[in-house]
Amino acid sequence: MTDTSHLIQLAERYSARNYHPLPVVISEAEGVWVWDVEGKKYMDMLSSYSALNQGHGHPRIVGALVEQAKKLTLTSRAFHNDVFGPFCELLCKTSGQEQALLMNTGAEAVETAVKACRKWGHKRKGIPDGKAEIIVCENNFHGRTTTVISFSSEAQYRDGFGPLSPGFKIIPYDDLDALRGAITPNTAGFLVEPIQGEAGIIVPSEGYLTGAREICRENRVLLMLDEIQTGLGRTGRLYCYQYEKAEPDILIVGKALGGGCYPVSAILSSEEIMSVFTPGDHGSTFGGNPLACAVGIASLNVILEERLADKAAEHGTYFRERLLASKSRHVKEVRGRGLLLGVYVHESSGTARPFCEALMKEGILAKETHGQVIRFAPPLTIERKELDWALEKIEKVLAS
Ligand code: IF1
Repeated sequence: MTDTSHLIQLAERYSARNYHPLPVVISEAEGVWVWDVEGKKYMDMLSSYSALNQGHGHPRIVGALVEQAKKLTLTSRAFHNDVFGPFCELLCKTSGQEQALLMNTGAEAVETAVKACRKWGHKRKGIPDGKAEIIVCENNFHGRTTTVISFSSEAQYRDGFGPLSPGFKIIPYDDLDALRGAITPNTAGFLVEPIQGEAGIIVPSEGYLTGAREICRENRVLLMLDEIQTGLGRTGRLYCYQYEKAEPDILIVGKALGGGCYPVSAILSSEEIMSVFTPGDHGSTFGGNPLACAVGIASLNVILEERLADKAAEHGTYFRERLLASKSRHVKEVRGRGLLLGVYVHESSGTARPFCEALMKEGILAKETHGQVIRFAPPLTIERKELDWALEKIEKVLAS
């Protein structure tokens, strides 16, 4: 038995089967490359769903992690630590927001946004306690916790996990009239992804986010943008909303904030909104711990100093043009922004999964989403010659 099949068997025997991974067992990585246990090399074109924007094992980020690990790893928030303030300051200064609240995973940050929004609705807007409504979009993906799946429109994500949380209204994505029509005096917020990732890389019409910004302002509804996947350079801007005039009331970040080596998430907002939290209202043992803060500072600085957003924009345009130029009969559409790209496979060509399996044989790891879409999201540190190498293989698979 090979190491690969043995390790896969172990995983299947001893872990819950809540995933269906490609049959590759990775044991090492550097930059855009990963190696499996048999020494085969692959290009990572998923980047752990955009958590690895800075690439695998970035020396500055790993360096910060190791140095901090030797000094101080955890204090809990019962005491201050010396990296917390500097990280919050950097997060605020680079996002134009006033205050940060640090958590660990994306779903926790979304939960935190929901709590902030509801409490703001009650304390500041005067919505009766327990009556606050939050508007969300069809086909959203914001995480897996019980409250967050309560407003998923995907039956599988909810099935059997009830009772679910009330207080959410689902409207179509990219539809400003639906947003206007859904607002009531009890609406506290609108939670939306600037590009829907899980839904299949859905880019809304130009002006959608600006329009949503206006509507929210007119109705005193908080605009909450989930930039967990689209943020931190991925789409060609530091934050995807910067393509429009759509500064959110609450900005939600995660994934690449931890530079692919540690879970770090946050919500960023104004002092007016954050001040609904008073000591004891909310918290997390690990949120804002010294390791997370040191990694977060390094992760943000790498994105800024290596101009990864600009690189994503430039490489994304090239990637898209080459995909379109391939004129593959399987490709119905190429969508996305920057280095968050989805290739929509014609229904007549089957699903995207066999294409991902064929890409794997060629040395490229990509993952299908929503049946028909091959998602390409390499680390933003990818170089042109690496992209050319990948495109040759992708063109070959799409030409088959
Ligand atoms: C899985 C998808 C991507 C997210 C947005 C919050 C979260 C996510 C916009 C929660 C997480 C992940 C979770 C991961 C797969 C992945 C995913 F296909 F499921 F939708 F990226 F596209 N908001 N997305 O994309 O963050 O709690 O996971 O840190 O297997 O569930 P988390």
